[in-house]
Amino acid sequence: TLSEPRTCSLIPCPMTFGQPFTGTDMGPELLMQKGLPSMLSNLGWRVDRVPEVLGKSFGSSSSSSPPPSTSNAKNSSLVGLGALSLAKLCLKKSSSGNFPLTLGGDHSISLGSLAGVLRSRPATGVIWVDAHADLNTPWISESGNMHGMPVGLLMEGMIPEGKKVEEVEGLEWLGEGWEGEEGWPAYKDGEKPPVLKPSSIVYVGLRDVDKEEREAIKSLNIKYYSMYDIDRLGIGAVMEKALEHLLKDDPSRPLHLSYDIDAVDPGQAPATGTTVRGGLTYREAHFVAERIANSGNLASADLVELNPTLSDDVGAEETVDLGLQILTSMMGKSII
Ligand code: 5AB
Ligand code: MN
Ligand code: MN
Ligand code: MN
Repeated sequence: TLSEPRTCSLIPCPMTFGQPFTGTDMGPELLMQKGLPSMLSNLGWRVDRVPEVLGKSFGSSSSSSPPPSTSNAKNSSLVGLGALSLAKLCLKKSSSGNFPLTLGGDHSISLGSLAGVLRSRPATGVIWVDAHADLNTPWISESGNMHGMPVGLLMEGMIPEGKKVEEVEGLEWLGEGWEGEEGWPAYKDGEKPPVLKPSSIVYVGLRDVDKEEREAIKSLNIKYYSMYDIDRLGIGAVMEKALEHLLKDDPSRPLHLSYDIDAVDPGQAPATGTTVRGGLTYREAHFVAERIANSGNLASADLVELNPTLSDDVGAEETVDLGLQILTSMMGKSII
């Protein structure tokens, strides 16, 4: 019941291979050092601290650069392996009723967190707070960077005719032919690999969308509230509409919030890899998290793309602090 303390599984996932910069691996440690676990306990959560998903030596094999990819998905074997490890954890933790809270790392990890929660809670609805749509696939991406693909790789209708997601090196575990391994079993008895319906996601904060992504958003009729819509309607109305879209048919539906710090204006959040001007204000950034927390439906979340090496020290500190505040807001901190 609601009066019992709930358990938050805090999952540090310092992935960097989904994009070109180092430094994205420092996010989880900084957030933990600045006291995230005790902040969550103070909010009434029982905190289950999970050891780092990828480990210190992840990807730093004998050679200095990762193995070349066979498709237009850079570092796909490492990104895929990291995502699978996270998917296993999110599957396990969500199956036992916990709230998996993943600390990135670049946004490619959300392929794993989403796949994991979708497998245990297939009805999950997703709120994607980001300047970008992350709806690319190896077949349409211009950059080949996998932090631009976590939604596209899971979205029904995004894989071109004759192609299969499991043909991408590292993503075999997302295909029906997967034989299964400890923690991520084979898909049996009619179970399909995790997939996201276009009607099960809402974007908030978009302002830099690639041509093919834009066409897909239109043709799949994906709900979005861009910065234009936020300016026009105000963030309050936008969040009401976003929640209404996801909850109208099932008011008790679990929600997953994937929060890319680059959704926030670079004036407030300069320490990230793909800044785009004209983003969420400081208050809008908080309100999004507060309103979702208030719905009572939030069941899992990610905070991604902090990179303290990409701004001066003051900017890095401010961005990490903002990340921490957004996290506590989404986990139930209210102003009064
Ligand atoms: B992020 C771009 N669409 O695919 C691409 O930061 C940017 O996780 C992706 O939202 C940005 O490379 C990915 C141009
Ligand atoms: Mn982004
Ligand atoms: Mn993103
Ligand atoms: Mn980014």
